[in-house]
Amino acid sequence: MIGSYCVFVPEELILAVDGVSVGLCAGAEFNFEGAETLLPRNTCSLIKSAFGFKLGKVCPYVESCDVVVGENTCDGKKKAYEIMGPLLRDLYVMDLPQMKSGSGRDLLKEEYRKFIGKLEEVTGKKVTADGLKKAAGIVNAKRAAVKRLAAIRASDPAPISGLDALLVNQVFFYDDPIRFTGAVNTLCDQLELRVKKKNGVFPKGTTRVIVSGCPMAVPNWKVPLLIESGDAVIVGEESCVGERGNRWLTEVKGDTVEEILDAITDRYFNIDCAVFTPNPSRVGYVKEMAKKLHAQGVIHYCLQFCQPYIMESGPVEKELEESGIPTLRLETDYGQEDAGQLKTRIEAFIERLKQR
Ligand code: BJ8
Repeated sequence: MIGSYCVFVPEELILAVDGVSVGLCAGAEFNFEGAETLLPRNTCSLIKSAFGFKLGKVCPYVESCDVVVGENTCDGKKKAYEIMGPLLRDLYVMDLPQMKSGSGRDLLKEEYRKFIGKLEEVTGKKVTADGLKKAAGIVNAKRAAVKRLAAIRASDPAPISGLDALLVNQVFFYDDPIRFTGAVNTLCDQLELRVKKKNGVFPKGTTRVIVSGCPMAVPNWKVPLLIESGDAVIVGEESCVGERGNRWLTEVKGDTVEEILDAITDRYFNIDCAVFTPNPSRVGYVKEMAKKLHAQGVIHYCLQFCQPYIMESGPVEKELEESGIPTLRLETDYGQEDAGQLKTRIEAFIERLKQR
């Protein structure tokens, strides 16, 4: 059982040794006092929550993992893994590039090759081309199912709430992949029937927004709940728990481990996380999403102390506004203290969208 905190850790490689992949990101303000005995107070909630869960031993997934993969993305996670290592059975650190250059891609492929070595050592199984192909097929089917769900959300009236769709995207990280794919496709069949009958969970013409920014791990539903209990519906998430994590499939070509590893590397190297510099494709895709999902505005969501996404939010807002897409920037944490203030700002933004 292999746990991870980032969508750069390829599930395909884990499945190729018959492993189980689980996403460990935590979304609750649990045991932050405990976490703050090891971490600075001004650490993002996602990291603090992971520590709170681990120290309190409340997450069965972390407790069951044979290996936890820590990846060198933001400085917060990178340094936190140094502190987390001694608390875990086996922490494996994966280096990641910071630039979309040729050498960046080479580094990623090399890191994936080393990760295969680690998986083989832990499981005693060999990664083969057939095993990799089969694994890529399973993961592609899973991603295709959530992409299908994402596309259905372009309909007006919205056939599913943003909150329910977010839950699907969160469960993506720890359900059995084949069972999950079947369940999401069944859900999509039902939603397509709703669309045909013009039934929705919000009235036709409800203000439509996209949420973009930091990932929202289960049970972090604070901002979506505030948006949808106002007078708007979320029609898409530009997030790693959402389209940033799922929009690319692995295009398997070739019959050797090397060729398939290339295809997997190419797929993951597309991910436009704010830890990359520069990172222009991200805002481009937010614009594309707004167009195809008929969204009137974007709510940019950052966790406090998340430097990569907070830094990127200014230029993202500027470019979206200049393209005619109103944008609201929010910075928050897992606490409920700012819920009233957020609600007021979100309501004012929705009013702005309605008046256009
Ligand atoms: S690919 S977004 S899953 S790194 S919120 S811990 S960035 S300080 S989560 Fe992420 Fe991978 Fe990128 Fe996606 Fe740091 Fe920010 Fe905290 Fe974050």
